[in-house]
Amino acid sequence: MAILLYKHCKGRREAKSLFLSMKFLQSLLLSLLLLLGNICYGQEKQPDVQWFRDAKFGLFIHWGLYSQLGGTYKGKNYYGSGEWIMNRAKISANEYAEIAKQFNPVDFNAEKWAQFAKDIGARYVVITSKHHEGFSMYDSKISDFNIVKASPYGKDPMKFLSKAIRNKGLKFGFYYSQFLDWHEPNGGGNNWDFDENKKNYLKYYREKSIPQLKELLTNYGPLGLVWFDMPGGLSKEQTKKIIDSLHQLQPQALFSSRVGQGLGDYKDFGDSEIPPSPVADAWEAIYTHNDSWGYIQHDLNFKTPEELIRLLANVSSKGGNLMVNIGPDGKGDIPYYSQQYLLEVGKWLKKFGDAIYGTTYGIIAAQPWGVTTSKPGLLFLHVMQRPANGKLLVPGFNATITKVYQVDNKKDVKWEKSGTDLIVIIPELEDKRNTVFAVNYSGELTGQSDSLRTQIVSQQYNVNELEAINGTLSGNGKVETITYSYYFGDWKHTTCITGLTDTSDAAIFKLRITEPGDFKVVLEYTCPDSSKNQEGVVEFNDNNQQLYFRTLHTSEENSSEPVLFIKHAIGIVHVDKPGQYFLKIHPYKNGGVSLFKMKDILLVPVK
Ligand code: FHN
Repeated sequence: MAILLYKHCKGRREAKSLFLSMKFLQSLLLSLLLLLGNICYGQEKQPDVQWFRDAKFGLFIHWGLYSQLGGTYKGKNYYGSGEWIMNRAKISANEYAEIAKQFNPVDFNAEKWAQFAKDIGARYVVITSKHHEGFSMYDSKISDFNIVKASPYGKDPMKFLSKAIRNKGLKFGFYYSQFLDWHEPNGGGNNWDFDENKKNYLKYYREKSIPQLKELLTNYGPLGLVWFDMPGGLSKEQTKKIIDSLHQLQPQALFSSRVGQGLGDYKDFGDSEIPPSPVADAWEAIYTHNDSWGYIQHDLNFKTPEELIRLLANVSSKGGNLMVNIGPDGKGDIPYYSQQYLLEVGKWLKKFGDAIYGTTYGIIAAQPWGVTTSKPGLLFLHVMQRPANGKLLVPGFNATITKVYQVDNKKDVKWEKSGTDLIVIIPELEDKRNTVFAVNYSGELTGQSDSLRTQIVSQQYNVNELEAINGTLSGNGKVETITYSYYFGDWKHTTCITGLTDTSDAAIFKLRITEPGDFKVVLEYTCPDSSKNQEGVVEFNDNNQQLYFRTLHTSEENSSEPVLFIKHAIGIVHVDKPGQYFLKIHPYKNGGVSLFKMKDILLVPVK
């Protein structure tokens, strides 16, 4: 019955479509009785997603036996995601278990880690309690392959860390890989030691995965969330049952969508993936800091403070949270560049955090100068590229402005209004990575309402980018996100226009060009061998100007290889006067194959 009630209360959307049959009324009555008796979990207390929505910035920590190896096994360096080293080097479960004997993270200091999380401005921390390698980073009674029993360290770091993090006022959560377990004969994934045909996944769930999750939900105080990963081997019904039983232990803990089968309390996109346009439901983007989740001593490709600050603003402008990962080493030290660069994010958040925490997606879409985030009565302008003349155009501002100020120093900034154009006269940027201005307004701000969203194109910037997602498509044209990788597990995602095969298959961009002048037109695309040498046309302003091109071969599409994008300059268009323009791209002839997968069109002012 508990499951029945849970279903009715949780699946509000499903419930709407249910017709009020007698059966439904009966079960509703029963449910109410159960609710009164407080017999089952959470009907009166849906997990509260609001703290998560407001948090905006989280710290992810991948820490396990792989951290001890640091990407090197038997003298060979592995590139890509370090926590997969057991799989990539096909190390047997017995041999891998030996690594635990050297794992002694004596530098681990829960207080330091918690202070670090606080100082970088994270509002929640999620750490791996058991990754695919099968090693439990906490004191588990279910499996002896754990840090207390199998390593010389002999202590439970999670006891200390969970408390220290909460003491700083942050939410604490566990990552748990619920299906993959390369240590266990019945766990998913290890086919180099164990015969896949003899595996009993349900037994694995029953005997390790679920009991361990119960330990984590019982022994470490209130959890903000449980971050599941890589589901497998279970039906939707089975997954639901497990979720219900776990939720009973901590009704407030949020479960990530990687619990599988479309379930979970909030959505996680793919690794290193941001949706191309805003998403209203609670969601999270997850990024590595270098190119690996687990520590790799020879991976120093850390995202710079500028990249991190802009990534955070970009994710917030689409309504999501950013969780950035660090990979501490086998001694328990956080890599130097993660410390330095993430602390820079913390400093930036101290000044401009009002424009991130507690915000929702930007009501005004991305502009050549940057992105926006919103709060009731406030629109935040994240300026990452200053217009050369200092006049920042915010189109579609259809509410009454009270004042405009710079967020960190609260100094008023001059502004003018012309129709629904807001022009903010901005000073030199205090922080070139991102200086935020706030527009205080009354009334309702709805932004641009037209379906063909007009994009501002201006001579004031070094480049104007027309992203694929903003094209209006006709015929077989469609928008698709392609996935590829540089290193193993280092995923990249790019949204592209594809399907432009015949002359009637087109992508149209509606532009508002603010000054006269010339623009170089650059197509950024990937093109496999099968699509090379296709002819296409860019029509500018209703056929007045046409640029012809022939596609150039770049690379084949493969999710485990890099996909290469070329910036193909195809000509120059001239603009006599400011105004509304169309830019249309389509094949020159019928009967070919798709032109390419086009990421964007760049309009580069010719100066
Ligand atoms: O395979 C894992 C990977 O090691 C890492 O933990 C990431 C984090 O999102 N999740 C899986 C891949 O999606």
